Amino acid sequence: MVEVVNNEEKLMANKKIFVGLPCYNEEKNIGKLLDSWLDLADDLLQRGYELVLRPVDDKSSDKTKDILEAYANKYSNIKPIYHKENKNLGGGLNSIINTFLANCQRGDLLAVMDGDYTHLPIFSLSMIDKLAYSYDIVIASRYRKGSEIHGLSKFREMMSIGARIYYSLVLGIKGVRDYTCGYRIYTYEILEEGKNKYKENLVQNTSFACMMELLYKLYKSGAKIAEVPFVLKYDNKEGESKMNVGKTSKDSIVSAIKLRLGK
Ligand SMILES: Nc1nc2c(ncn2[C@@H]2O[C@H](COP(=O)(O)OP(=O)(O)O)[C@@H](O)[C@H]2O)c(=O)[nH]1
Ligand SMILES: [Mg+2]
Repeated sequence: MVEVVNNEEKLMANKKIFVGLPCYNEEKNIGKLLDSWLDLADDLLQRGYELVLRPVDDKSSDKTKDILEAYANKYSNIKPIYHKENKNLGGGLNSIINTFLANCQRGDLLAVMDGDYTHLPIFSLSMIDKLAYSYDIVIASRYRKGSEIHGLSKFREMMSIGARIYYSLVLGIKGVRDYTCGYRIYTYEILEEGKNKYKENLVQNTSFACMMELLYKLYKSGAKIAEVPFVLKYDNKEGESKMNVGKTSKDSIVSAIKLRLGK
């Protein structure tokens, strides 16, 4: 009897892992990604975290919204956010952060990753384990021993390497090699700290440069940041990349300098 009670207690999570998934035209990918998070729910519970999935549909023109509605009807822990107009990735990230801060509390975690099924949920386990060493943010990094990249074009790989070199020179964040990968876990406490410092300006970039901006502003808010290796499964992706290469590059170069200069 005592055994059973202990087991139940172990499985009772009093903390949440809130998973924010930015989605724009991800009809071919989002179902597989949600299924794979649902498969991980027990492992997360073993670590003390109840899984809450918050995909954000950014006014997709395909069937993404219908798919999210069907999942939400079936699973009580999937609670999509629907934008009435397209707000780009920065808008999606803002919705995720604001919803997380409003609905969660200290001790809870926010995981954010692409909705294109190239970032696998399983890596969140090693990320959570790493956070336990008093980190505020853990990044799933393409540039650590054991990391692998599958299916990314040589051009995109070179772009990412260029971004890594440029950001390291301009921003030089301790512990960070991968500034652009969207797969990260943040503590509630560091996002609260960042929000207190920057208010509604925590994420101002609407383009893909928003990921780098958030990281730098949280670093300036005192974040201790670590990375773990992960396997980027770009070969899982169905459909085109939504990254506008020209705009992202221009925005990234200019915003990094402005951030560094404190503007
Ligand atoms: N909220 C929002 N998310 C977007 C938009 N465009 C792309 N995304 C999401 O941003 C993430 C990164 O885009 P993705 O196509 O995967 O870029 P890539 O992995 O760099 O090729 C994915 O989860 C997309 O669904 C947008 O306009 N709004
Ligand atoms: Mg992607």
